[in-house]
Amino acid sequence: MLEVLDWLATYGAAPDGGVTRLLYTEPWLQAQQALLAKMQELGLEASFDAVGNVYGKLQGNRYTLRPVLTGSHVDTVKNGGKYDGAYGVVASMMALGYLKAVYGVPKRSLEVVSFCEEEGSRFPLAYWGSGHVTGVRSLAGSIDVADPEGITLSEAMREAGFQTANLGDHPAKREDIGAYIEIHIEQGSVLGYKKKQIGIVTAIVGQIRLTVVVKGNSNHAGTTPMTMRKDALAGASEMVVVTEQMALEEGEPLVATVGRLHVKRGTSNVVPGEVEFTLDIRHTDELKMDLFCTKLLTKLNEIARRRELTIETVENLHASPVAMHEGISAEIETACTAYGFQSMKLPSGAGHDAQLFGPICPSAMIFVPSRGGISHSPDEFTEPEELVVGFQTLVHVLYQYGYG
Ligand code: HGY
Ligand code: MN
Ligand code: MN
Ligand code: MN
Repeated sequence: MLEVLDWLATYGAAPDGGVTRLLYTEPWLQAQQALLAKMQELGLEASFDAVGNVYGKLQGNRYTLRPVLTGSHVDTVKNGGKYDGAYGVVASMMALGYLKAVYGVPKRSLEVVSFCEEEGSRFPLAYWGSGHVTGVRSLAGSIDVADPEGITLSEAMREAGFQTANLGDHPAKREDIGAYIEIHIEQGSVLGYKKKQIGIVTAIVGQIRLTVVVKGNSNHAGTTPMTMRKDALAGASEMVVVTEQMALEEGEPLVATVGRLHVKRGTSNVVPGEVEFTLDIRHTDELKMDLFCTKLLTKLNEIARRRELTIETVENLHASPVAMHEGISAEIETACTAYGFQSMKLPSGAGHDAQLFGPICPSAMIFVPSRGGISHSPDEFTEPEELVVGFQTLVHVLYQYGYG
């Protein structure tokens, strides 16, 4: 399993050790095609769906039982690590290959999925893969969304070989999934701090993602007096600082982040006329998350009014906090006890594809430690023996559902 993880990391590899696989780009396509071939080598029935998710199926012999789906996402953030998403895809794929080789045909089908995109790193449409499978994402209204280079989603899909016409709005939606189990790196430092090998996720925080566009007047930097400016960047900067201040006042577990800010047509001798930035707001409590978001947007509008700027906000994602399934979580705990692995229960501050499955089928997550809690960085790292402990736990749980 470990060498397969290194193999997958070669797709989109950068010299500094980072990995970049953005939706529908060449490294992304090569990785998905290579994973499909690897799944076939393992004896799984492998295929793409209409939006680029890759499935590998270990067919069961009792058709009345709903399949259990396991997997994660193949895409990365820009210059990310080699474990986020990829570990879940590889561990799940190798687990099904192992179960097939040792135990043969399961009673219920077991499927691995490599979701085409979860991060929202290229287009502001996080969970594009699992969102389509669960019906949260639709082609309608998304197909003309553009990436920072101005390439639309439909152009990118066609470029990668996926058709976009006559597909309907939900060409990849599934209604048949019996349960979803995802193994993932923790991307935090709790397991390391508590010296635990396995995290059993209790819940995934809610998440709101917005794009904010601030407009003023671009003007000459030399001839426009300070008192006569409508400076979109100065206004956006005040909004960024206020976002941090309000989040600090709100207190944990709320977090609010401006991860990307872009000065449109930015030039050193021009007063900025247009700025676009992103907002990422998370909380374990949906009502508090929504209330904070409303309060923050009210404040940002006040700043815009005072500065005679305009502000537009687009909500790209509104994912509710989701509790994980206690029954499957109990199976994970039983597996850890059987092997003598140290485990603990904890919430996830990171979003995951399991967040979209939680409302429609029993879903659970297994975490393995992240060294120093670092993720979304080339320094993301998990010890090989910890990766194997997670793999053994996943195999044990999938065995129960497939053969038990
Ligand atoms: O942003 C997240 O929480 C996840 O890594 N996509
Ligand atoms: Mn992830
Ligand atoms: Mn991530
Ligand atoms: Mn809400």
